[in-house]
Amino acid sequence: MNGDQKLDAFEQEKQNFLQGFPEIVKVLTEDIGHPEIKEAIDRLKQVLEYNVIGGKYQRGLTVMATYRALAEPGKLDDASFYRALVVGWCVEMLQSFFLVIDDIMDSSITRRGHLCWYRKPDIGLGAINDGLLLEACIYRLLKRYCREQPYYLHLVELFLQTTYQTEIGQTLDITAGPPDKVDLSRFTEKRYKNIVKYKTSFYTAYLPVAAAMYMAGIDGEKEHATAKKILMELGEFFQIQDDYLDLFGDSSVTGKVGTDIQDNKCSWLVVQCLQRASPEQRQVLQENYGQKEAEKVARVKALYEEMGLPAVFAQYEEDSYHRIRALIEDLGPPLPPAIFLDVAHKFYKRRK
Ligand code: DMA
Ligand code: MG
Ligand code: MG
Ligand code: MG
Repeated sequence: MNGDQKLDAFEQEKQNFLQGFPEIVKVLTEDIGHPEIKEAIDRLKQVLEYNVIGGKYQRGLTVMATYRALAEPGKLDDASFYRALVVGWCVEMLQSFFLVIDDIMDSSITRRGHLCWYRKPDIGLGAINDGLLLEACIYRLLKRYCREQPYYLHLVELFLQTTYQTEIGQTLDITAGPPDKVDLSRFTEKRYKNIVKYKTSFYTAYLPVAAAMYMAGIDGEKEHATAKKILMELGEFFQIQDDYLDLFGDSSVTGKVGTDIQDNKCSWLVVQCLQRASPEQRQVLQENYGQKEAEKVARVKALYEEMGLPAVFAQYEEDSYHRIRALIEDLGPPLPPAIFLDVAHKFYKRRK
């Protein structure tokens, strides 16, 4: 396959995935004899259409690609493959649930090029319940499409466990840098890696691959531990990029305007800055970090630029990619390297 054909295959997979969405919405919102909840179901439809659509669909597509790579030929019939598509949408719904609530906690303004859901004038904090509805949809879909499958309990437990891990990560994220209490000594590499492991890596990298492994009948602890080892590295790489893009990304491409400096976040950038800062530079950070004034945010950005953090990031990205490639190449059977390379290629050098 040449590069163009590969791109086409990816675009084709994405189109197939997207074409499955209306049916999923229909199933989640069809009247099953409870006319009294119609208003709520109408709202759910809006919540799904506004919040589940518009991202990159990387996680959902990874479920499909991994399932295709792992399933025995006998399990690649239309019905089995449709279940992989549904589980892909379940992962996208978990992500939407986290994002709707994350945007409230982070006081964000835009997401995927539109106003954050809670920022819409007629929505507000009702968005909290909308997030919970998105979460409930995961289990409604799993029950409807996978209840009879041997892997059903594995999937339910995987989604529940991943939700807990991510929520623990979000807790670490908000406690690392409480609003209005700038304590630079808390922004260590060790704390950073911990936050990211929990808040991002499990759900972004391990979950989509692990779900497809269970669906393909691969449920051994050893295989999952091997996959997890590589995927957790990829997840860390993904969040470091997210932190870099929060400040240095093009918001017309990322679809979101960064808030990490204002929010006093334990971001990769602040950790790198502190590792290299002179006492004077540390003082600049102390005076300007974690506050909403645009001049203070600009001062922190200028400091990062003075210290060459964009180049530090470029170097990190290069090194990390090579380390992950080496990990993938060392992989023994039964997991084909292609599934991890596919995830790595989705993440590497992304601009959104
Ligand atoms: C991402 O953290 C983690 C979760 C669980 C949503 P973030 O706040 O950096 O994400 P974003 O930059 O997309 O708001
Ligand atoms: Mg956020
Ligand atoms: Mg956040
Ligand atoms: Mg971010």
